Amino acid sequence: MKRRNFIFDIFSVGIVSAMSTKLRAVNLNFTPMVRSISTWKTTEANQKAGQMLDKGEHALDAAVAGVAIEEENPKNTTVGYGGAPDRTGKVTLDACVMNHLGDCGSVVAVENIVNVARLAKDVMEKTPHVMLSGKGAEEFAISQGYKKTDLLTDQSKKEWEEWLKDQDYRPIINIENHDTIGMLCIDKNNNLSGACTTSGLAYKMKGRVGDSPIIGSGLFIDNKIGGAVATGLGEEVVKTVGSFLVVELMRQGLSPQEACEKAVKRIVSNNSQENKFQVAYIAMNKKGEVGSYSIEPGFTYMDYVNGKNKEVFSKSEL
Ligand code: SD4
Repeated sequence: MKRRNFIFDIFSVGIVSAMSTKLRAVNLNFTPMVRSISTWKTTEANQKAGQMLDKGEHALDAAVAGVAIEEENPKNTTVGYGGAPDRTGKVTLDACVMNHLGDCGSVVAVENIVNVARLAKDVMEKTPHVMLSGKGAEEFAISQGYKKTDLLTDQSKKEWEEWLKDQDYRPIINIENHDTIGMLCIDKNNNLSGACTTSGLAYKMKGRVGDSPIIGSGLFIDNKIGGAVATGLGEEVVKTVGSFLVVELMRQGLSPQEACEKAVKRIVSNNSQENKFQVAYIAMNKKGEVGSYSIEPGFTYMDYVNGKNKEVFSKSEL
């Protein structure tokens, strides 16, 4: 080796090692970002999850505890206790969870159990399966110590009886501005997880299941890339495997915002304008950047970051 090259090599090794010492020093001071986002004006739920993340709790625990607030809220007529029933008067719930390892759990058409996102997590952690349905899911819940609860409140019974008079079935857009809750969390270990929980569409056919408990449709997480959740007319989300699509678009280099927009446009281009319905996505990538997009205006989501929880008005196609 020539003397000049040798000196150059020694010099560059010195710079590189000084730089990596500096980088290590920077990394030691690096406080990983935590963030929680959730569909609709689910303020308390998102606050709960965000505060848990601030305390260092894992993303999945935060998401499940966050969405439980809406599951227990009788005023939310599209989630958990107080959710609108199917057309036979039965409240049936759907939920799923997915964690940073790619593990997932799901329950569909469950009656008499309030915290179905937690139940989906139990399916993931305590059974050899991914999905349990109906009676089987309910019996599993009881075996795990869940309380049996009649999910039909006096108010939702009254509204259903009113609906029975003319039985006009059409998906309602932006119901009371709080709706199915899908939540995405990133924790201090830079791990992503999510949960999605719903009573589905009001006055659906008995046995109908939407997108919310379907991994890849209602929710998808890839810890290397990001996560997405959907809300709105489940049938349309399922047709394009919506949440998976959003994550795959982020894998191709799109930002969470661009990915949500492209996935919504895919649905819009498959449908005629007369066919009015809402679908919305929220997404978060591995850097904690977020995005959202909906077909109809009026969709909002909650964003907890740097200790602040705010409602964000989503951009929409129409
Ligand atoms: C469903 N996607 O069952 C759910 C309903 C929903 O906002 O999200 N409503 O189709």
